[in-house]
Amino acid sequence: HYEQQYLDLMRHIWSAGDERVDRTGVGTRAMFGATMRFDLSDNAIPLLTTKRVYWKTAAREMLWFLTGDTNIRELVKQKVHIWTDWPLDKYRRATGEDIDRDSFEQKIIEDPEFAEQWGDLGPVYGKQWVDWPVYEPAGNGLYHKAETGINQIALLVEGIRSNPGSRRHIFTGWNVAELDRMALPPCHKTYQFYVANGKLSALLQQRSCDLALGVPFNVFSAALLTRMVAQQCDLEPGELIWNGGDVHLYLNHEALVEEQLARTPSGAPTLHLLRKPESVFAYEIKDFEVRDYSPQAHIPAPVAV
Ligand code: DHF
Ligand code: TMP
Repeated sequence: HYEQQYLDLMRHIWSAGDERVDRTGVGTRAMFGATMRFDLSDNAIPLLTTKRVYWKTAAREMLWFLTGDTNIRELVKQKVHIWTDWPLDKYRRATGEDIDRDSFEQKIIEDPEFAEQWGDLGPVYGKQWVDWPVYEPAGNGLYHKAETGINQIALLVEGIRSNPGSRRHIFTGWNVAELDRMALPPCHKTYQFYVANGKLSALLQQRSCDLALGVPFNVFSAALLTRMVAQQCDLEPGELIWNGGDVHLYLNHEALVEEQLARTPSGAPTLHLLRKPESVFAYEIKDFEVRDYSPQAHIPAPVAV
């Protein structure tokens, strides 16, 4: 079963990982460098079955990235809460106000100015993917910022269509000059694509991997994006290769790890794209359907901020 790789990695890290102090202060067990491979043919989709993964949340996040938006407002409006904790933490630190998460989200929705001031994550994924800043010479040895930046995703699709054999089908969120303005530097930082025998494969390089919480989302999202790009380029889906750098389990995920490792994967969900939109930017949540997904119960776990 495709999920065995994930469970094996989890078991290995939990039993033999390096204990490390991390930025959040929670502490982790970690290993450096790991790979998982997932077959995407016949609509196969790498969704975990040993716990329910809210794939629509992950899909909404991916669609949000593709719009270039970096403010959590549109996510929160769609009841996607996975990015709220970082702006919330910043707000609490800055104001000293002990506001709860629901009230904070309410203010983000109701007050556009509040959202603009407190809901932005900085120039994260979406911004870099579709509007990477460009600087043009302005004379006198000075440069000014061009009106529009580089749309890496549009170039990617064009590149795959026009020159499938290229070894340069890459996009990245890792804009070194802007890292210090991001709420978090990109975790899923580089995507590379490869075409052979009419099939499109993707390789995701993820520098920092919360194996219990983030990775199930990241793997699904990368597979979803691969399916979208493949459809746009009239290619069949090939494989998704997930490459993790610092792969870790937070020490406060012990109950999740023990519960999940006691379960056995079952079933083979499939992902169906119900329509072919006119571009990679025109997908909507209702275009995605997952079939035959009957996972075991969700396992809640705290997220380290
Ligand atoms: N920080 C950390 N420490 N781990 C992360 O995985 C992470 N991921 C980020 C931002 N910062 C992060 C963005 N992605 C959840 C999933 C993905 C995600 C952030 C959070 C999460 O909390 N998942 C829960 C609940 C999902 C829900 O309620 O919709 C889960 O059980 O999957
Ligand atoms: P870091 O910036 O100190 O590496 O912390 C980021 C944490 O968030 C780390 O635990 C990895 C995790 N993460 C994911 O696993 N996937 C994601 O998509 C994101 C945004 C974060």
